[in-house]
Formats: sequence, structure tokens, C-alpha cells
Amino acid sequence: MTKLIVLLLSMTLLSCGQKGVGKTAAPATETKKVPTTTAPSFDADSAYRYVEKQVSFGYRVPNTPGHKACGDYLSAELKRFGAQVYEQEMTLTAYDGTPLESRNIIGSFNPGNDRRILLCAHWDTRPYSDQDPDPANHRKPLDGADDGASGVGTLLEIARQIGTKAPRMGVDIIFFDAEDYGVPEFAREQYGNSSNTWCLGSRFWGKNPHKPGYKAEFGILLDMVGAKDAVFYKEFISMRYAARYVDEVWETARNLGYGKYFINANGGGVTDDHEAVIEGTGIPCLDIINYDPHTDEGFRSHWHTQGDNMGNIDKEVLKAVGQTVLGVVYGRIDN
Ligand code: AHN
Ligand code: ZN
Repeated sequence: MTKLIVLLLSMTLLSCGQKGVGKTAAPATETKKVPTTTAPSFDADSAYRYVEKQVSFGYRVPNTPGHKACGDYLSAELKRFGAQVYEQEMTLTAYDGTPLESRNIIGSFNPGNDRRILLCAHWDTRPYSDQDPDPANHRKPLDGADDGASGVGTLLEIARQIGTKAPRMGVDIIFFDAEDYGVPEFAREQYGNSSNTWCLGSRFWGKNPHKPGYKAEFGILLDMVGAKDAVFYKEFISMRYAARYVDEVWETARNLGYGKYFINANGGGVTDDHEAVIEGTGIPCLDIINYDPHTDEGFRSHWHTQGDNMGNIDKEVLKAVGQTVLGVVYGRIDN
């Protein structure tokens, strides 16, 4: 069974089994800041602490206290940075019928600006270490330092920077829930492995955006952006629907000296939250994901194992990704 799943939109359209019902609440806070076009310096120590902080809550698996506490923290941080925060709470349904109390957390900066960029990552963690070399670990949850916390930690640091020094464009930061509750390897005979058991929070948002008719010029998804020796190839679905933005991001990385991570070559296709964004809203969205198409597995060796812990997180990789995204956000004026 290959983990490299390439899906064209036509194949997955409306097949995602949206089962949630939800509500969206929007408290109003908006701060006016002087816009700038110079990217601030991404503080990798700060981003690292945000990754660590999430891990300190324990597993961020829906229906657990750690998940609830971490969600509250993420929402409070976005508010502290001056974002208008929307919380989408919904009950989603896992592959095995388990109701998942889930929450998408959205922080909008400069909400009145109709020129917007969407930045996103999933904040939940996988309830299973089903790729662990030791079968005794397959049903255990994992820390998700890379798979989950790295993308969110990077975006929290970006949000903190935007809060002090506003870019010209409006920015929406979305933390998607219930990305990683897809069918575990050990239950695939019973349940199959449909792509629509993954990315439940983003699929919900795609059909019910926090603002009706929500639009952004493009989106960037960060997924597993913190591990040592990360490689970011140009992911297939991203290239199909957002090629010009992929090229812009990779070129920005190269210009900043991060070409060793952002490989200028096409990679495989990955089922991920960007697909739900594209499908649901038509917004071109790309995925910066640590996935090596030249290996059998594609995902790196710590993926969905107990090894996905703080020991794997490399500040230099967080810096490469964070500074690149800031470069893209602040580099945009009216192009
Ligand atoms: C699948 O394994 C089908 N998609 C990978 C998306 C993912 C999982 N990203 C992080 N964890
Ligand atoms: Zn995962």
C-alpha cells in the first residue's frame, strides 16, 4: 500500500463525507499598525519555544484534555498578537465512527483588507504511532513535535512578528484540527484508507469558511517543517494548482540562502490540508512538507512514530521556513 497518494480534485470532489455541524464565533478586536514591506527577522528560538510549549500540553488528540488546553493557548496567543480570532467548533466523525470534538482556530490580521494571504498548519496530533518500528507502539499517541507542532510554532512566531510590524497585505492564520486521524495502518483491512479520513478540520473549513465567500490570493500550508535534514520538494498538487506561488516561495528561499532545504525539483503528491482548501474555496494553496520522493516511504523515518519528539527539531530548519514565509508575505505589495 503506497503512502504516496496523488489525487486529482475531480476524484475527491464531494467525496469527503462532511459530517460535522458547527458554529463560528468572532469576537472583535482590531489593531491598526503601520504597514511595512521589509520582512522582520524570524526568531527561531521563539519558534522553538512555541513547538516545545505545544508538546508540553501532551497529546493534542481530539477529545483529550491536552487538546483542549492547547487549543485555548493557541487562541489566546493569536489574540495577544492583535489578531481577530474566530473559533470554529464542530463535531467531526472519525473513520471508525468516533465523534471528534474539534476546533479550527483562525487569526485574522488586518481583516478589512481584501488583499489577503492564507497561512495554515494542523494543530492536532496523531492518536497512533502506526509507523513505529516497534509494533507495541502502534496504538500509542505521539508527541508530534514535527507533525503538527512545527508548523503551528512557525506560524505563531510569524503571527507575533506581524503583530509588531504589519505587512501591507491582510494575513489569515488558520490552525486546522483533526488532520491526522486517518485510518491507522493496523485497521486498513477493516476500514480501507480513504483520503477523506484525513484532513477533517480543513475539509470542514473548506465547506464552511469562517467568513462566507472568504477569499485569499493564495495559501501556504506548513506540515512537518521542523526536523533536522528536512527536504521540501515542489509537491505535486501544489504545482498543479498553485505553481506560480510555489515558484515564488522556492525562489525566495533560494535568495535567502535556504536552497539546501527548498529543493528546486518536483516531488510526489501528498494528501494534505492544502487539497481541502483548494477544493472547498478555489484558493490556490501550496504545501511545504518534508517528503522525499526518492525514498520508499516518502515521509521521513520519525513520521508517525514515537521518534517524532523534540529531539528531532532543528532551529535552523524552523528559521529557513519561517524566514522564507515572512519574505513572501512582506515581499508582496501589489504584485
Ligand atoms: C496521508 O498519510 C494520507 N497523508 C499525510 C498527511 C499528513 C499526515 N501530514 C501529516 N500527517
Ligand atoms: Zn501525521
